[in-house]
Amino acid sequence: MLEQRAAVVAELERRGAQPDAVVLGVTGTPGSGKSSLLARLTTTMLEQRSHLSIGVVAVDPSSHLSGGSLLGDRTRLRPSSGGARLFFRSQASATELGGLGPSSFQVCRLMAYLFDLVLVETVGVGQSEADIRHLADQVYLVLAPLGGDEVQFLKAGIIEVPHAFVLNKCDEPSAQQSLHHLQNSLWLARPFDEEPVPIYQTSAKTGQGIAELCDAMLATVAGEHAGVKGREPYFFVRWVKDEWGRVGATHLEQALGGAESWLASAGGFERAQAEFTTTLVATLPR
Ligand SMILES: Nc1nc2c(ncn2[C@@H]2O[C@H](COP(=O)(O)OP(=O)(O)OP(=O)(O)O)[C@@H](O)[C@H]2O)c(=O)[nH]1
Ligand SMILES: [Mg+2]
Repeated sequence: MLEQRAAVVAELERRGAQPDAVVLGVTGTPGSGKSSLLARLTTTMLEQRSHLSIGVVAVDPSSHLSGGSLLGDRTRLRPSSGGARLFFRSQASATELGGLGPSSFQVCRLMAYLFDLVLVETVGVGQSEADIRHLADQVYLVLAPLGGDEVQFLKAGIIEVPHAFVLNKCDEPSAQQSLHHLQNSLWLARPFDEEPVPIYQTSAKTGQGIAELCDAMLATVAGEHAGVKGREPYFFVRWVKDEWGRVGATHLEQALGGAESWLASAGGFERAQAEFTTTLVATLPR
C-alpha cells in the first residue's frame, strides 16, 4: 500500500504535478442537502470555467455497512455532466459518526495533484466537523431549516469551525425563521469574528443562491491557500499516534525532531513513514 502510494506520488511529481488544489470541506447534518448541493455546484462551476477540474470525496458513514466505498459507484451524488473534469469517490468513514479516516487525507492528497479543486463531503455533528478543518482550506457548514441544528452545533462548539454557513432548502417556508436563529446563534457564539461570517441561502431544488455560493468557492481556487503539503505534518503525527501510540509520538519529537523536520529530511510522506518504522523498531529492546 505504502509502496504503491509512493510510486503514484513519484510518478505524478515526475510529470510535474503538484498537490496544490484548493480543498473545501462541505459538512453538516444528515439530509441537509450536501450531496444535492455538490451536484448543482460542480455542474455550475464546470460550466463557468472551461478548464476547471474537480474531485469530490464523500466520506460516508453508512458505507461500511454495505461494503460501501469498495463499490466505487455507490453514490447518491449524480452530477449530470463533467466527463473527465469531474471525478467522484465515496469513501467509508472510519467511524459511524462520519469522522475522517486515516486514509481521507491520503485520498485528498492524491486528488490534490490531479484536480484544481477538491470537495470533501462529511456527515455528522462532532468529530468530523472538527477534523475537516485540518484537511480543508475552508469549511462550509450546511444546515437545513428548523432542523434544530443551530442549537446542536452551538452546544458542540462546532459553530466556531466553519468559514461559511449554507442554509439550504431555502425553498421551504421555515427558511426565514431559521436564518434568524442562525444569525442569533452566531452573534452569541462568535462574538470575536472580525467580519461577519458569510451565510449563503441556497436551494439545491430550485437553484436559488447557487450562483453566489459558486462564485465564493471559485474565488478560493484563484486565491491564496495553504495547500496539502502544509497539512502533512499534522496528518503524519496522527498516523504515528494511530500506529505507535505514545511511544511513537515521543520518538518522533525527541529522536527525529518533530514531524515537520522529519518529513523534510526523509524526503516525502511515504519515505518518512517507512523510515520512521525502521528507526523506531531499531530503538526497541530485542
Ligand atoms: N426542498 C428541498 N429539498 C432538498 C434540497 N436539497 C436537498 N433536498 C432533499 O433533501 C434530501 C437529502 O438530500 P441529500 O443531498 O442526500 O442530503 P445529504 O446532506 O447529502 O445527506 P447525507 O449524505 O445522507 O447526509 C433529498 O431528498 C433531497 O432531494 C433543497 O434545497 N430543497
Ligand atoms: Mg450526501
